[in-house]
This record gives sequence, structure tokens and C-alpha cells, in this order.
Amino acid sequence: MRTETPQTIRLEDYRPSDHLIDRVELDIRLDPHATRVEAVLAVRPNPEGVPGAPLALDGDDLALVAVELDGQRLAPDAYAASPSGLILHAPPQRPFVLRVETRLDPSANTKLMGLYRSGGVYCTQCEADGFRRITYFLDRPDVLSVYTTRIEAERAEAPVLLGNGNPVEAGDVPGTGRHFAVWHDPHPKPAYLFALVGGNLGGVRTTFTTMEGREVAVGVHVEPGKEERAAYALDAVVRSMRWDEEVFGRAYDLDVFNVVAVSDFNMGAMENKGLNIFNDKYVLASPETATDADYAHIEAIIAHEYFHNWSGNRVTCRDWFQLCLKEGLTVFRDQEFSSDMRSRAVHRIGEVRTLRARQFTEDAGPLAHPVRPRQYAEINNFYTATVYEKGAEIVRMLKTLLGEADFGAGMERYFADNDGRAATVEDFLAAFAAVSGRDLAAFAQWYEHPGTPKLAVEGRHDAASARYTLSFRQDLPNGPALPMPIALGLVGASGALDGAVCERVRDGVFVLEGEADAITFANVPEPPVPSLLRGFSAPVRLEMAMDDADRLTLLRHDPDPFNRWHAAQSVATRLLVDASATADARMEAGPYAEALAAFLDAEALSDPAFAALVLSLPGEGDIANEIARNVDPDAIHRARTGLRRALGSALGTRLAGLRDSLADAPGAPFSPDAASAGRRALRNAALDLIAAADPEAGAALAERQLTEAATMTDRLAALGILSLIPGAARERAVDGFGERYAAEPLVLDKWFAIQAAIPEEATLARIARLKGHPAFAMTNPNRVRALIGAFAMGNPTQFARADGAGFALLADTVRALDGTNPQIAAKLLTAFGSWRMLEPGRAAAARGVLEAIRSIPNLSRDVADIVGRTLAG
Ligand code: B3K
Ligand code: ZN
Repeated sequence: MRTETPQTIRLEDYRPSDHLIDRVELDIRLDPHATRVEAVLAVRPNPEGVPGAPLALDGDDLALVAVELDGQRLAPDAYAASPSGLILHAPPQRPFVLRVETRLDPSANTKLMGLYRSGGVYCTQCEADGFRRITYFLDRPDVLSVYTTRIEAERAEAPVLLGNGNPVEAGDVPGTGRHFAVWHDPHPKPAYLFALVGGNLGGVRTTFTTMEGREVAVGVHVEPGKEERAAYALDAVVRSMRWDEEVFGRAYDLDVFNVVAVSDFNMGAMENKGLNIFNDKYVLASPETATDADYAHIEAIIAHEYFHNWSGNRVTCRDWFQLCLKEGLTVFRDQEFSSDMRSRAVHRIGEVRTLRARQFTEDAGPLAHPVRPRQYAEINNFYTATVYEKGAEIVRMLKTLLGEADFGAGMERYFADNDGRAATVEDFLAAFAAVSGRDLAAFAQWYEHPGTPKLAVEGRHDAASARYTLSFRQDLPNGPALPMPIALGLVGASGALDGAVCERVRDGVFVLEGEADAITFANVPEPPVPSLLRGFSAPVRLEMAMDDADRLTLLRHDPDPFNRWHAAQSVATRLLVDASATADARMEAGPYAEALAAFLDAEALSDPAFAALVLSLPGEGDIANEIARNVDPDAIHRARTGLRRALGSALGTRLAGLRDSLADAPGAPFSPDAASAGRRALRNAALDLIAAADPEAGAALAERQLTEAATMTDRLAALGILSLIPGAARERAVDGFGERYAAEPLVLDKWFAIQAAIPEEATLARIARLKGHPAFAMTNPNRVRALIGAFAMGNPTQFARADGAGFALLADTVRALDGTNPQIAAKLLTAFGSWRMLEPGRAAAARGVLEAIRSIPNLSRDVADIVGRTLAG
């Protein structure tokens, strides 16, 4: 269905539904092309709605077969049906039962919204508005219903039939070769949480007994033959269940919990009640096929979807403007989980890297929007880094401001007060205000304003009085002053200045309430180096004049590991920004390299994961964000290559030594745990710098690693390093890897992505070739993201080529996908989000391509919305 004029939906226009649907009975007879859906809906007027209002059910691409009210056929003039809606002009003003029959073609559903088929498996995706592609419904999150679902299918085609809730009945349909299963979900839920799965699936199972004594049958279902690869996901489910009980006091509330992996999926996964459906990329893992990063993602996403059972499902959202209510909170919860499972400091650095690379970029460009947007044309375009990641940062700040005890009590209160309800951001904050007695009105503004606040800080030391004053000023264009928790401390030439005191700093945190403020520390005999925003305590851009020597003091002595990492990053950033402004690629790493050398000697072996992060340079996108205007991606790439080379030369011997000391013992069993992953990360960071300094030697080492590696992490790192060194070794490596994994689509995705990111002109031709690879398919979102997404998001010099050919490649893909899968097309198009930062020639090329997309007739609402805002902002 195409919509010509994107209609804007506004938060201020929210009003409750005129009708409610208390119960839904579905009978779904699966068929590849003619699935029949019968929905029996117990409808009643909403006392909060308009009396006598028509009943306007949503639809999308639906074909109505029959409709009855209380068992009677409706007169033709009593209703109006179209693919996009079913309206009863004058429904009874009392409870009534509506029976609606629709027919679907799941095999023709290329949008992957509603009921579709993935590799022969029937599955569904309903968030945000896919349920209306299954049956006519009040498809809005504040209409909560109790669902009973009967699923019927050919037994041979779909031996496994899964639904929401608990299984109640199953059996054969005699004489037909078909069978059925009935599922009942006692928890009222909005339609976006509906799901079913039917197919030939293998499974791994376990049981978990909740703290309330409920025995839960847990299953992870995957393509038959891949069961072994589901073990890690199953274990992650159990760990998530236990953790949510221990940390948030939340117990699971059904007798079964199922996870299903499918290979065609628009995003990462979906938290349907009792039946989480996953992109198989975030379920399947084996030592042969998955990297350490894959294991970490699986753990995090399994946890995320599971945690939604409370933050999202039991307490859901009143409307889609409140999306951050479930997403920001659930990201916060999964981040806490991963931090507890792994190294908290290392995890925090990873979170902030993502936040700055994705959310800060979004917030600085034309697609910037508040964490709680006030309007949208297409809600599926608002599953953004801002809603998710900045949404999580707001929850984290709330915890910092209130302290552990009040935060915990507020969470309890929120769940208790809103259980079974569709809530708002106001409800969330009200729970914390109630338990803490605090006024959170100013804090609430964090949800309302786009843009990243700037925090400018100046320090002044007075030797005579041994006092040190820090002055703060915040600035958010067109926004108010936001309460900012600033975790901080002072560091001296030989360590933390623990004697320094300031009564306005409590538990290491100063809260900047207004636009500007100043605080003074006493007992500061020497000029200190301030360590600000420890743990990145607020999502802001810190501006403070500080020389490299002071930053390197922080790297040495700051007790806060996040700020130690950040200090090293900021020195690197300074060097890279300066070098990007010159045409000279030779760089001196100087004191930076010396500081890294000392750091590695002292600490690399005791915390390799942290050391790997300290050693890694800011990405090209980070540097571009720092430069912010007139950006030349080639200059940035040259500078970054130059610094890698300089560091590699300065640290070469040490790095080689580290690689030897960190090598796994031959034959040692593989473990994806954080400590082992950290050792691999540091070895590979070392190899990267060695290869930058001496490509020939590096290529030889990488080629050997590729052959001998026992893990996908090491193999892929070697391939990545080789991919940057043109020559025969690279092509041998690429071909060999492609052949070795020809039957492993998820591994080929990594192979596509590495090749798409090669910063060379020939990459466009390589991508054109790879589009013809037998494993590539435009219909599979993972393949498209791996080849085209990795190019657009991860290859700045070639995507933003001066001749515009990189932009054109993306535009061709967007055009090709717009008719079949507009959500993926729109997502790819967000790669243009930074086009205005580029130097004028490249910016003009980007604008030309965007305008051409905008003028395509019958553009989907998804793409029309993104292209419109990208050009307007
Ligand atoms: N809630 C889903 C995302 C749905 C995206 C719809 N376009 C996954 C998640 O955040 O858990
Ligand atoms: Zn989520």
C-alpha cells in the first residue's frame, strides 16, 4: 500500500480510543498463498471515548472475506471496507462480538511486516503497525486484549506451531494431513506484541524455576541441524531470567518462553509476549562461525528482548510517542546486565563509543529529534539511536541523580503502579518523584529537546589559598538548561588528589542545575587536572581547554577507567583533527606514543580488553564529527592511516611481544568469556598497528593468523587487516575465506562487509560483482545491510566519493528496495544524515542524489519521510 501524502501524527492530538477490544480469538489456517484468518473480537465502547463514535479498525493491504456482528451478517451499508480499513458506521453502544475474516498471501509479503515466510517458516512481525496486515484491528498500543490463538498448518510443512502465552491444546485435523495448536495468553497486551511461528524447526530446551516457584519451559528454535549453535542463546535466556529477578525483582509470568530464529528479519529481534522472534544473526553462534562480538551481541539482545517482558509488555506504551519508555529503559537494563556479566568499565566504553558515533551524529544532523518526538509521519523511522541510546542515558542519569536506593524504589513503584497499563513518560517520572520526594520537572526536559548539550568548563587554581575553582556553562541551542549529573574528581601529577574537598560534590557527583555555576575545592596545593564526566555521566559534549600533557596525566593516574580511555582518545582526536587539515600524511606520535608505551608496559597484560580500547583510535566518523564542517573524508582517512603507521612504528617491538604473550595455548578450548575475548582483542589491535607500520610484514603475519586461527574472531581480524593492504595476499585471503564459508550466510555477511569497507576506488566495482554472488539476495535484510549498509555506514571515503558514485550506489539500492521493503530502504537512506558537514563539492553531489530520490513517483511513506527530513533539516 502506498500513501501519497504523508500524514503527520502529533502527540498533542492523542485521545483515547472510542472502543476497546477485551478479547481476541484468532483462528489462523496457514497456507503459503491463501492463509485464512478468522478474528472474533469482543468489542465495547470505551467509557473514555466519544459515545456513538464509528468503529474504525485499521488495515493494511487486507482482503476482507466476511464480517459479522453478534452472529449476523452486516448489511452492506452498515460498514465500509478497504485494504486499509474497516469502518462500522454505527456500532452498538454496548459490548458486542465482531467476527472478521481476511485472506493473506504470506509468500508475497516482502515487507516482512505482518505474516510472512522466511526460508519456509511462517512468522510474524507486528511492531509497530504490522498486526493490521493480518486482520482489521484497533492497532494502537493503548488497546490491550487477551488473546487466544488457534494455529493450523500442514503437519509436514510446519510441524512446530508456536504462539503467545501458554499452550492449551494441540492435535490433528483428521484426514487432512493438517494439525493445530491453541495458545492462550492471559496477560492483556497490545496487538504489536502478537506473534505466531509455524515451521520445521529444531530446538534446544531447558527449564527455569522462577523465584515465585513457577517452572518455565524455555526453548530456542532454529533451522534443523543448527541446534548446537543455539546453546549460547539458551544459556543467555536463563542468565537474563535470573538477573532480572536478582537486580530488578522481576519474575517471568508464563509457563513457556520461546525464542525463534529466522533468517529474513528487518531488525535485530522482537519481544512478542512469550515468543521472541529473532534475526538468526543474534541467536546462532559457534566457535567456527561467530566472533567474540557476536557472542556479546547475542547475550545483549537476548537479554534486551527478555527484559521487555516487564519494561514494554507488562507495562506498555500509551502511544508511539512514548517509545523511549520501553526502549530507553530496556536498553539501560540490558546494558546493566552486560556490565554485570562482563567488565563494567570496558562495557561502558563500548556503550559510549556507540552513543557518540550514532546518537551524537544523528543529533547533529537533519534527522535530529527529541527522545520523545512530538510528531511523526512514519513511526518505523523512529526506532533510532536517540530513542534507544539517548533514552537509556536519561535513565542512567536518573539513577545517578537519585542514587541507587531511590532509583530501585522508583523502578518498583513504576512497575507496581503501571502493571497491565499503557503508560507515558510522565508516569515513569512520577514513580521516581513519589519515592524520592524530588521535583523532576526540569529533568523531564531531557525527553523534549533534540541536540547534544555543550558543557563548557574552565578551571582556575589559586596557589596561595590552595583552592581550585571549576566554572560550568551549558548550552543547548533553543533548549532550556538541563539538570546534568557531572561525576568528577581532581588528579595530580602523581595520582588522585583525594584530599581535595568540595561540599557541592556528593558521592563524586556535582549536579549542574542551571545554565552556569561554579564550584570550589579546598585543600588543593598543586594545580590539578580535572577529571570530568567520569563514566560519561551525562550525554553532552564536554569542552575544556586542556593540553596533551594534562590528558596524558589522566591516562596515567585517573582512578576512573572511562576517563583514562577518554583521555587517550582525546589526544588522538586532537592529533587527527590537526593532521586532517594538512596535506601531509607523515605524523609524529611523540608523547602520545610514549604514554601508550608506558601504559602497555604497566597494564596491558593485567587488563587486555581495556588496553585494546586505549590503543584503538577514534573512527573516521568520530573525527568528522569533531571537525563538523567542510569535511573531507580523504583527508581524515590519510590522517588516521598516518597515525596508525606512526604508532605502529613507535610501539612495534612491544606490540609484537604482546602478541606472543597473549597467544592462546595450542589446543586450548575456546571460550567466549570477556577475559578471553579481551586477550584476542588486544592481540588483534596490536596486529593492526604492526601492519599499518609495515604492510609487508603485517600481511605475512595476518596471512599466517588467517590460516592458523582457531576462532572466527582471529580469522576475521586477520582478513580485515589484509583487506587494507592491496595485493595478491589480500585477494588470496578474500577468495579462500569466501570459499570456506560458501554455505554459511552469516559468515559471508562478514565477508561482504569487510570488502564493502575497503577504502579504495575499486570497491564500487567489487560491490557490483558481489551483488551477483550466489549468496547475495536483495530480499534478505542481513545481506543488504552487510554489503550496502556496511559500505554506506563504514566506508566514508568511497561512500562520499567526490564524483558522487558512492552516493549513487546507495540511491540505486534504495530505489530497488522501496517497493519491496520500504523499512530497509529508509534505514539505508539514513546514511546521508551527515551530508551537510561535507565540503561543498561532496555536499552538492549528495544533495543531487537526495533530490533525485525525492522526485521518484509513489515513494513509500518510509523513504519519503527520511528523504524529506534529510533535505529539509
Ligand atoms: N521492539 C523491537 C523493534 C521493533 C521495530 C519496529 N520497526 C525490538 C526491540 O527494540 O526490542
Ligand atoms: Zn527494545
